[in-house]
Amino acid sequence: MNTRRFSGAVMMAAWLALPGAALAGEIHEVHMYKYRFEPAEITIKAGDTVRWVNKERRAYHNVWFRELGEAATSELFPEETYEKTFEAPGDYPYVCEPHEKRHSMTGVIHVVE
Ligand SMILES: [Cu+2]
Repeated sequence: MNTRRFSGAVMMAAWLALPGAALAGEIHEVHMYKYRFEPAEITIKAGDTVRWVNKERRAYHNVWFRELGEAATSELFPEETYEKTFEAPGDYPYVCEPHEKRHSMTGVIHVVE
């Protein structure tokens, strides 16, 4: 038996068993602080994930991709997080529903190939 070839097959099998891990993109943090998304605008690659983190002392926020026809997230209290992975290139504007109007709490994710 060709040992080198065998180990290659094992490695391939492991890779196939973990497609998500093998293809996982980067994680980018966006803070929710002082009624702002920081940064409010970021550019990421397809397959990357954005993690929103509430850095307030008391206020809660949410994340709503209204234009995608999705429901808003539940309320995110201090230190709570929300993650979303973006597979398709495009521009994804979003808002914090409770603070969109009064605080202009909006953001946009640009996803490139
Ligand atoms: Cu908010």
